[in-house]
Amino acid sequence: LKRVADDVRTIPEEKVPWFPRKIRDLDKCNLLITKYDPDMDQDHPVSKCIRKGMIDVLMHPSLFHRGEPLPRVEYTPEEVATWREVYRTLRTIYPDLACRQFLGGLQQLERECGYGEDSIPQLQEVSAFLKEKTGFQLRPVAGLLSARDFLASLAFRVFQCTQYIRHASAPMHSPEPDCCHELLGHIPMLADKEFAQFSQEIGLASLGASDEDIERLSTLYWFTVEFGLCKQNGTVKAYGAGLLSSYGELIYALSNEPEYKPFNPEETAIQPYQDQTFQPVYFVSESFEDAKIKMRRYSSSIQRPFSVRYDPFTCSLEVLDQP
Ligand code: TIH
Ligand code: FE2
Repeated sequence: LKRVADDVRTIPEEKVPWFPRKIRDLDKCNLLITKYDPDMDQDHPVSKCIRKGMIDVLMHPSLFHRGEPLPRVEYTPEEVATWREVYRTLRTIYPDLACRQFLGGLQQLERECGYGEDSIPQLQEVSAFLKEKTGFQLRPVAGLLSARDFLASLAFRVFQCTQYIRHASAPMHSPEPDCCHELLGHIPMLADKEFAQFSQEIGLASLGASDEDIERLSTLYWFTVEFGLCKQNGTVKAYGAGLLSSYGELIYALSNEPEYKPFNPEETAIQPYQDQTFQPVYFVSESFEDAKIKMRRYSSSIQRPFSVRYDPFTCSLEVLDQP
């Protein structure tokens, strides 16, 4: 068996894992880590995917780049009450703890996209809003995706979003992404041009990368886009979505209790992370600009036998072989 594997590795083309080249290839980027399991606890958020509206996502994940509108979800009064509690508690601490870009994005969403505590925004409207601001669009997903597929979609400015909501018993922290996390954590940041560019560049760096490089890139994504802190006017603010959607962890992360390290891609990429409870360590960037420059330098050090260029007119990639 080992000999066969070695043989395969000597064929150059076989070394590069498949990656999407056109936006419609994202139809094939839907490998789920968590899937609907009929035997699972009915209260688990993923089991709610089966509800009306979300069933389409499970059955026809490929519909959503063929002009099909994003499915609307009718949330129950209990779910709206959970959203209200999450929104209200977080909204009061954002002005002190969230970065400038986040606050600007959230204000725009409140003015132009119906954000508020009374109803859970629908992906359809939010996607149209983002498309106008930064060209990002949303795609519904039925659970946690593989890192490779999730990162690949970022290369096309597509953000894959869950639509179900966390359980009512734990509004202040959820171990898995849910719509509070996507809508409150990620969307305001994705409305910022510089941050949108930063996100897309991580995606572009991931295309066709080795499994080891995907692991390092997703760790970098984790400690920046999900749990990143940055300095602004002499104080440390949160820009990571996993912090900005969790009242408990946002307070904790900026409390001086955890360990802080300066953001440095080589070190950050190999830091062990925690996905069941709060992070033991957070990485602080000097500024967005600084994070972007360091991340670019890191990405260009990843060895690939080709380079990619994104063509925004056709939403597709030009792949250039390197001699
Ligand atoms: N912990 C976040 C929250 O409570 O909103 C959700 C997640 C972010 C990243 C992974 S899980
Ligand atoms: Fe996330």
